[in-house]
Amino acid sequence: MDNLAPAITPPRGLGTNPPMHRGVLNWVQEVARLTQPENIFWCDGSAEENTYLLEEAQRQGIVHKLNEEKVPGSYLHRSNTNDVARVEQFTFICTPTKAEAGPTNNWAEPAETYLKLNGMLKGAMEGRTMFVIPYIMGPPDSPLAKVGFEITDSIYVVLSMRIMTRMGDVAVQRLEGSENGEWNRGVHSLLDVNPDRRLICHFPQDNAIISVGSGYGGNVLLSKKCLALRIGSYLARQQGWLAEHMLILGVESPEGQKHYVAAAFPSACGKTNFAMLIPPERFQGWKVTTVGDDIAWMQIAEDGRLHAVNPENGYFGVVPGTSHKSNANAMKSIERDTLYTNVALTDDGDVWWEGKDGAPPAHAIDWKGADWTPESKKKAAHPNSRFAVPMRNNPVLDPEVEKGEGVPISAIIFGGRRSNTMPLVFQARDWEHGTFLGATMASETTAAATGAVGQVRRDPMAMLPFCGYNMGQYFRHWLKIGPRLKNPPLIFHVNWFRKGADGKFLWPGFGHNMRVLEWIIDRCEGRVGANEAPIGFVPRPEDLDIEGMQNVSSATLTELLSVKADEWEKELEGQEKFFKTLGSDLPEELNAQHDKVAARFKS
Ligand code: GTP
Ligand code: SPV
Ligand code: MN
Repeated sequence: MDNLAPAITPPRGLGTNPPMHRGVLNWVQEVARLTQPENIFWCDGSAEENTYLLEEAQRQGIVHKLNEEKVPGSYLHRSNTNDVARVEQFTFICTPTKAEAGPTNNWAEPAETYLKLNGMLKGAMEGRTMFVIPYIMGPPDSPLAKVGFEITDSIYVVLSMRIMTRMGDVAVQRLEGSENGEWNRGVHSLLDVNPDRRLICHFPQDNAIISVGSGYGGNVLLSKKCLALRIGSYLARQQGWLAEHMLILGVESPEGQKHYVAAAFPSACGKTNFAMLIPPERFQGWKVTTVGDDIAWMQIAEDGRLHAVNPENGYFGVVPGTSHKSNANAMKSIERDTLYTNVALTDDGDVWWEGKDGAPPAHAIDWKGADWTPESKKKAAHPNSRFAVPMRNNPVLDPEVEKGEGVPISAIIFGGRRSNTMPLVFQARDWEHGTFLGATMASETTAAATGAVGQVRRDPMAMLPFCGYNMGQYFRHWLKIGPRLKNPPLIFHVNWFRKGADGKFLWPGFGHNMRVLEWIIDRCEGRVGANEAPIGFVPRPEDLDIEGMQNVSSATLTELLSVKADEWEKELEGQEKFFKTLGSDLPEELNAQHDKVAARFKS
């Protein structure tokens, strides 16, 4: 599919209403002078607009309409084959000093970077339409909500932003009524979708983002990783709240007692799946509901607890592996109104991917647009193929998802993809130790970003690619939040991905993660035991309910919960090495936590 579209000529009345906001108007004019679009389309978020843009995107071959009977209201987009994931090596934090970005971020000097980007953007939209997208992140009446404007020359971005954010006039109204007048300016241009001219640059001081040369979600839906996390985390530190790469779920017991939990797992490590979990049969009467599947904005509320909102309005989820067996709620969500990217197209206009229920089709068009049969050695869907779907489609959407002050968080869970070392679950001693658990998180890399897959790397709080400032300072910010909470969440660490000697996962995961969640809730309620290990509180085998599990024997459970001194010796070395890279910005408390764990192993 050719993603570089010529200018569109909308019918009268569509795309012609600019917001009456001087700052926005001036900025748009400035970008238009630079990029020289044929025309400007002001998005209002209306259904008519969406219908028109979908037709136009089809006409230009940017999206393909799927079979209306099989997947109503749904479309397939293929991104450029060189452009299928986030590009961390081309992602920059442009703070005045390198120290502000810290050693874990790519840094570039702001003035020089603006100059360079302006050079690339000069005339970049000639003969094309420039879209201006107003949007809000967060429930509109939330004190945490943020307004952003994204300029883009990609219809796919407009269609996606309408799903992923609260887009259109609602954002303009919010900005007009806002006290501080704060808004994010995002500029995106596909250029020629050339990896050599691909840059995702953040200017936290200016609340600004410029992204060029890509058309892939995480690089171009500037609301998501760019605003909600990189710029968000920067603002959160200034303003005293937290912007985190976390899902938010509600869990209700058969007695009707409800808790909310937030969990940070790195990209493609199970957030969407956990957020939509369906409890196994044994857990009759338990209900899990989704507040968010990727990002949490959390503030200290009047009740002295940490409250979280999901800033997004939709899910941009990993497709491969999604099935009725692994995640029936996701399957129900994506059976209509879905914008698919880089999955396979069947001959009857349906979509297919590795891990979908049922037999593979005898023939399909793969994510690159080539013929595919089950005999093909290549994947039909890209491993990082995605769905974008409105959160309203989720059958287990939490009723409090629009609540402005957010939902009270009882537990925070950190977790990574680790073949060894990390037990299925354990609990931190307190907030400071929990911050240490988050700070030392590591995970095997996945297809969500370009680069090698399966390599263990430190990914503190799952924020390594998303923290908009110095990681050591970010830890300091975390350490300050805990003591300000009257009733801080308990902090846990999980690992669904531990493997046995045969190289297979020891834990079946997915719905069965409810068993771990139950232990976590019971810990919050103080009604279940644990063993005090050097690393924290680890459940004893009898503390976890494994009744009805076929593949988890008590020996397997013991293995899943084991804390092996030799593995931990290596782990502690890896943690120390990582901490050293952070230099003097690393809070002393975290070094002390590290030494305490090491000492506990020795005694
Ligand atoms: P991003 O959208 O990239 O942030 O990913 P995510 O954290 O939401 O991950 P997601 O839930 O989409 O899962 C990613 C991959 O992990 C999929 O291939 C899932 O099938 C797999 N996965 C999720 N949960 C589990 C689990 O409990 N066990 C195992 N073995 N795999 C899981
Ligand atoms: C992730 O990579 O963590 C995602 C997908 O959630 S993206 O929006 O591309 O960042
Ligand atoms: Mn993510």
